[in-house]
Amino acid sequence: MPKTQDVAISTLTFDSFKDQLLVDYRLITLSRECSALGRKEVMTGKAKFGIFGDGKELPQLVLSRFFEKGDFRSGYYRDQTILMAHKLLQPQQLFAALYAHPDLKEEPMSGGRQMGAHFVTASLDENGEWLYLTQQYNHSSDISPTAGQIPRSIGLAQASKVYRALSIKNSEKFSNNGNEISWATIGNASTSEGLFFEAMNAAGVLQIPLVMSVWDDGYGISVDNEKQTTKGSISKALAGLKRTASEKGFEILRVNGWDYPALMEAYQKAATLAREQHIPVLVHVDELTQPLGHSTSGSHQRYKSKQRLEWEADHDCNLKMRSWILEKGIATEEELTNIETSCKAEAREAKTKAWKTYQSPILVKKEEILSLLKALLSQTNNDPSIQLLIGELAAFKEVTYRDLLHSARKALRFSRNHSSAARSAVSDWVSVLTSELNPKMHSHLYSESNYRLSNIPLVEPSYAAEEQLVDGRIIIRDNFKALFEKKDNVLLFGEDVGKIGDVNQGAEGLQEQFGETRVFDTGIREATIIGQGIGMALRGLRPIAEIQYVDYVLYCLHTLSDDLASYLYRTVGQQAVPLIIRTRGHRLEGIWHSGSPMGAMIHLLRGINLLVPRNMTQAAGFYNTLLEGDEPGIVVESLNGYRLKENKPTNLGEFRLEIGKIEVLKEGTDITLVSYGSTLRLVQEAAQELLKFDIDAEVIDIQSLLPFDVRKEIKKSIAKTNRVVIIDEDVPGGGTGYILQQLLDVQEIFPLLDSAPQTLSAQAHRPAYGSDGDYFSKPSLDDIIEKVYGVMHESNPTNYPTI
Ligand SMILES: Cc1ncc(C[n+]2csc(CCOP(=O)(O)OP(=O)(O)O)c2C)c(N)n1
Repeated sequence: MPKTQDVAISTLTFDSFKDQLLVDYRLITLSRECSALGRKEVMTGKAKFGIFGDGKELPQLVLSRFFEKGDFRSGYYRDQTILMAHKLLQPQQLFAALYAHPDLKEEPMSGGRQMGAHFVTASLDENGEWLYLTQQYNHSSDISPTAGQIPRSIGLAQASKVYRALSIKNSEKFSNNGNEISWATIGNASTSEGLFFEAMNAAGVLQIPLVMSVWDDGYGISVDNEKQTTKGSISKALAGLKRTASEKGFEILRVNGWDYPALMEAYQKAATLAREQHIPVLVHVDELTQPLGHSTSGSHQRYKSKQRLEWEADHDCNLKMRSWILEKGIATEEELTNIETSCKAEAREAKTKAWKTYQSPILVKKEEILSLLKALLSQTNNDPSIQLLIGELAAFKEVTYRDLLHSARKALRFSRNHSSAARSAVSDWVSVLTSELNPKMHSHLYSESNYRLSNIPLVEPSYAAEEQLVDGRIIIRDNFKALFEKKDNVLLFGEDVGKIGDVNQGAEGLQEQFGETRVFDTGIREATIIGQGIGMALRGLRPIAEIQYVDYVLYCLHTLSDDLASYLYRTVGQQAVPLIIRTRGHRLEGIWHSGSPMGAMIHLLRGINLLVPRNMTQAAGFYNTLLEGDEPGIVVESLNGYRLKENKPTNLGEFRLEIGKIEVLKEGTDITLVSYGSTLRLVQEAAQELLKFDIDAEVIDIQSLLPFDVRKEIKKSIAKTNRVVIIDEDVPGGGTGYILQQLLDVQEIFPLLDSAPQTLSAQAHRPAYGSDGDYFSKPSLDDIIEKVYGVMHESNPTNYPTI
């Protein structure tokens, strides 16, 4: 692949220029053929959904010329030509993804987990060790939600800035003096998303090497630019971001996507500015088309006018490139036709091979199960329902594992009254195949590498002989300090984190000591804060991103859920994002400062560790463990804990606490009280008060909602007390609903219970302001005592008469 400086057309001989152009023409033609054939595969029912890069081939080809090793792309489902240009996507693999081939060797992007056209490159080897990212072209993992890729593009670019500013040890795998560009791509219509505007503003402020390409085909499915964008043009709408002689900002370039020389010029300029000077660039690639329509879910003839369709036919970038080559006398009609014929054949062959490779192991299994079912049939006096099933299955020419397993499991249901070796063989076959396929479908929600959290060696906190009582925030602060001294790639950032050291002073003095590159303020834009974290974590840094209050997690929930939480899973562990998110929450004041949306987070953030330490020592111990691992985690510090006194450990930055371990804070025999976070202090107080009423409660701090009590220790407590109340300050059925589900389904506590399990949570409405608002909205000490007493009363009204 030529380097930026090699591309200047004037420096090439005509022959090498021609050769290169014909290679390029071949690539865009092959890419188009793949799209067209892929669409047919969906239309004929062999694949379920198709979305392709047709109409965007030429600008992607040009972009790929300026994309250097070490660079990253954060793009979307149109970008196949960029990957094909770098030989990271073979036509056969494109088809394998369409069919959802579950083998990573055949479908290297996600082993069939992602729809086709969602790309990634491996950053890690099978053991979770970093590859040399500076020696490869890197693609962060695409997601379907429009603009969802943009927040992370900011972090990918910011990493270059960090690497250029600091000399971080062992960073040669990640950066060469911060010369790497973050290449973001987005469709014109998706720029309407808030995520895009938020991130663009951040990039302008940060001055980072981001090249944002907008592929503008005038539409977002059926809705045209006039309804999407002010002035119908993203480069016009964003003109205020443009840098001037005296003010920093973006370089904004607008170029027609069918104009090869203009594209070369634009991307050369963009790459130079971004790479050398870290100036962000918007490349508005206009006048693109969609030759095959938006996707296989509809046809664009329905919503585009005849004139528009004619215009698109005339401005198809591949055809324009073709005409340009002929016009300039670079190649003959015959040469181009030959290329086109050979691309057609290559795409067809790739498709056929991909289909065969996808089907053959399933067809082998089909023959296996058919013969087992036939054996079963003879043992069941030719049961007609099994006979029918065999007939139906045998008739299938194209099969999925689902078809096979469904038939086999159905046959087991039909033959439930028979017991024979033949039936056992079917049953065994189902078990073996299911256990073979399960990992392909379910692995890597969390890390499975050597750096998974459950593998991190634990270290107990140690204490001075004499108690060192300090405010909780001092423990957090000094623990961060110790971490920053120990690890030069740790960064901490968020709103008010830099200059004032966070709103609760947990980062006090850190910026002064470690500088503004490592500890810094951000604008108020939570999604981009998370994107900064994701992108920097993808490039070997260890970011700790702060969301000021847990209430504002809602402002980045999409990025956390769609991007971060699914990252490891959708890449089958080929890229990891060990981002730590620090936030604080639960009880403070009023509707937007005392939230505890744990249920929402638990359900949307599977894939992220969700930790709810009761105090700052626990929080510090979790940070220390997370930083040794390769999994993402959110630590919700207890807002009311910063000023409470704790005994300061002497091994700050070193002690590492187990994640997913509960702690019994008070032993008891009558009833188990399960809680976490700020509410826990009230539960502890209630347990003391309940002793006066002859109720000896066991108090359990869960500490970690995801993962939940991995050793199933709550069950042991309930086996002793036979009663349980779960208490938190989320909405009814939120966090408590999840905990109860875990206890019933995973820990199977039902047979151990003498009383119905109970939950106590906050009201369904947002908490009202003031002390009375809190008292009525959140579970109070009185509520907890009475709830627990009520359970005891119900079980023994004599000993525990009505209060
Ligand atoms: C958050 C979100 N909203 C809606 C959609 C459904 N959707 C998928 S693609 C699309 C249009 C995108 O248009 P554009 O950004 O111009 O990109 P193009 O597909 O035209 O390249 C829409 C609305 C989505 N995937 N994600």
